[in-house]
This record gives sequence, structure tokens and C-alpha cells, in this order.
Amino acid sequence: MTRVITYGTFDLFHEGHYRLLQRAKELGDYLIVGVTTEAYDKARGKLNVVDSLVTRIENVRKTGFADEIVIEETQGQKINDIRKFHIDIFVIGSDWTGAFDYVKDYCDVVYLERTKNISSTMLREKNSPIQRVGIIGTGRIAERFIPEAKLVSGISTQGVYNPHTKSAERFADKWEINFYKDLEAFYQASDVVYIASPHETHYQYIKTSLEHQKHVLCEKPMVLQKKQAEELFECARERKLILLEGIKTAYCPGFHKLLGIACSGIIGNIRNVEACFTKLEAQVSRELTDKKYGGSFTELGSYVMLPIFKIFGKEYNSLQFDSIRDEKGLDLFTRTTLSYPSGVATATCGLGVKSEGRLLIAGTKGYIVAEAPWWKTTYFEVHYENAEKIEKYSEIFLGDGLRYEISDFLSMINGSNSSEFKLTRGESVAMAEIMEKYLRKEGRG
Ligand code: C2G
Repeated sequence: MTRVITYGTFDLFHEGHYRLLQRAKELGDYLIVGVTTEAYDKARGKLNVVDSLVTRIENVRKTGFADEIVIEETQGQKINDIRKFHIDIFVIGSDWTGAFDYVKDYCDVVYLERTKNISSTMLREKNSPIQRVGIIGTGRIAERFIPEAKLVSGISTQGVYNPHTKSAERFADKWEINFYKDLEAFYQASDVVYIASPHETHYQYIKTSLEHQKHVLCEKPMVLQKKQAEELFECARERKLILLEGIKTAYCPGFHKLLGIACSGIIGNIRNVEACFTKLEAQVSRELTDKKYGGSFTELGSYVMLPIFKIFGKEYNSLQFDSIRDEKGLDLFTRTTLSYPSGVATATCGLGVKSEGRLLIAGTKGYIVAEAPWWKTTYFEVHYENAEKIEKYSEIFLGDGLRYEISDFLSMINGSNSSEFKLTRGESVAMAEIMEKYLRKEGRG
């Protein structure tokens, strides 16, 4: 009996998949089909899978070609499967030609010609037309956005607006996109807007973008006043638009795993959260020269507040800020202390003082620790009273990580609300309120 195996995501099941499975089955007597898990697809950079694992398995089963269906969860599983299931032939489409030659030591490898003019990507685009992104602002984060957006299918960066035309022109040249001097023309050519301009300009740009019926992804801190955040979310809700604050950590897979473990009860009841993020900046940088909106809290506060709001919620009993300032009055270092009915938290950030940037979550049975850069979580440990018992967790984080928030933003636009819990509107409003309290206390509000 000849045993054949093949693998795939089989998202939005189509004729290409059908023909591949049909021909795979014809190569032998028994066909095993491996269907990828969502986590594995995310890990290999396939972020926009639409169908759930159950649906994808069901679609493979319905073809009647598979004698057995297995789940593909990890890189490196193929060789184990081939040995475990005594496979004679490994089959895959010609888009992978050469990529699986390494299993030739264990079985035959057949690359079958791909069916032309059909793919899951094409179907995704047909179901949800490509969203043309316009960027407002041309700073460092906007530079990082473009290559990350390229990796998310269904979205394409079309142009940039900056009132400083020279900067817009330079940016557009570098990334081969359009630049606009006129905001109306910019809106006409964009379906969605990514705002990466200075903090204090966000409110007006978000408002104008929503009024032009555009979905908005805005860099953190989204706005600097609670009532502005409430007004903008209300405006987005009325117009059925997505407004999302881009705190990249909130969408990062490793940070989610960490929150899931923290809230699972394995470290008991959580009593203390300490989050720290410091990044030494040059004296001439905007963050240390903008007397009104610069400083470490407006720059990094969103990151360090995030795990605290996620774990203890937004209803704190008391809040205290302590800052070390430079001669201009800008905070080089800020420690925020919050007390909650069931615990305490500190959020520490610095642009002019370096510290060990770690996230520590302490509970009644143990603690979780993630070292810097925990805001791009790839690794964390769970410790207990017994110092020898340490559980280690790791997770993928690709590139600059903006691809995760871009992909979630796009899924929300396309009607899925499965990512909304990652950073809720209420949490963004609470972030705005804390920025407002801080600036007011510093006499800058
Ligand atoms: N396929 C095809 N013709 C198409 C589209 C896809 O023959 N027009 C084949 C692919 O070559 C692959 C299978 O259908 O063999 C499943 O394709 P995908 O769902 O895109 O999965 P893929 O990312 O190729 O998974 O471990 C996963 C595998 O390595 C490949």
C-alpha cells in the first residue's frame, strides 16, 4: 500500500486545493492531509487566514480524498509525521518546488503543478477589496509601517500627507508612493488612514479622517484627553468605522500568551504588576525638545500602562506620578504608582535614565517575568516558591511587529470583531485619561 501525505492551510477552499488533493490521492492508496493550525500559520507569517481550523478541516474532509486528516502545529513536524505514518510520497504544490527536498532522505517528494489563476489570496481580495492606506506623518514609525504593511495581504500603502511638503515628497520618493499637499486629495485616494504625526495633532487628524468616512489606525498615545477619546469613538461608532489605537504590544502574540497565562490562575491571585521601559534618547530628539508634549511618559507611558490595565482593569483607587525632569521641565523618567482594590502596580518609563526594562507579575502562588524587550514579547518565565520549578514560554515576534496590529485592524474592517478584546475602546479611553492627568499635573495640559 502506497501512503501519501500533503499539507496546507486550505483557507477559502477552492479548485486549486481540490485538484491538488485529487492528484495526491491518485499517487497512492492512502492519503493523509495535514491542516495547519492558526498558531502555526501566524508563526510562519501567514496572518490573514479567514476560515477557522474546524472549517478548513471540514472542507478537506468533504472532498472525500483524505483517508486521514492530521493537524500541523509546528515547524519540523513533517519529518516526524513521515516516519510516524510510514509515508512513501510527500506531495506539495509547485509553488514550493525545492523547499521540501530535505525530506527526500525519508520518502519520495513530488511537486505537483499549481492550478493557475486561483488562490486563497485572490479570493480574500475578491471578498474584501484591497484597502488603500494613506499615511499622515513621515517620522520613524511611519518608516517602519510601510515594510510591515507589505506583509499583510489585503492592504496597500498608496500615499502620504505631511503639511511639510518637502518631508512628504522625500518620504514618497523613498517608498515609491504618492504624496499629497492637499488633504482632500489625500482622502479621495485612501480608504483607510494611518496616523503617525506628532501626538498633539492626532485628535484633529482622526476627527477629519472619520468625517471623511475613513477607518483609522492611530499611533499611541491616540489622544491626550479623555473626552477627546470618547468623542472620537462615538463618532466612529455612529459612522460604522473602525478606530484603533496602535500600541503594538497589545496585538503581539507573545504578549497575549503571557496575559492568558497570568489570568489562568497558575500564579494565583495577582497582587502586583511592575512594568518598566526605558530608551535613552539623544538630547536633540523631538521627545526631549518638545516642551509641551515631549518627555518619557507621553512617549512610553502607553506601553507600561498596558499590562496594568489588562490585568487590574481601569478602575484604580489611587494614582501617583513621580518624575525626574530636565532643565526644560521635561520628564526624563516617570514612575506611576497605582493602587487597586486587590493589588498594586508601578509603570516606569525613561528617556534619560536607563533601567532594567522588565515586566513582573506577582501572584499568591508564583510570578511571571518577561525581560526587555517584553513589549515585543518573545520569551517569559513562570517561577514559584520552589526556585527549581521554572516554566519557560516562547512565542514568535516577526520584524517590527506592526504587522500584527495592521492585520487585526484589517480583519476588523472586514467584519471580524475577534480581535477587539486585545485593546478595547474603554482601555484606549483610560489611556487618554491617564495622559491627561499626567500633563495636567505637570502644568502642560
Ligand atoms: N495549491 C495549488 N493550486 C493553487 C493554490 C494552492 O495546487 N492555485 C496547492 C498548494 O501548492 C499547496 C496546497 O494547495 O500544496 C495548499 O495550499 P495552501 O492552503 O496555500 O497552503 P500552503 O501555505 O501552501 O501550505 O505546512 C504547510 C505547507 O507547507 C504548505
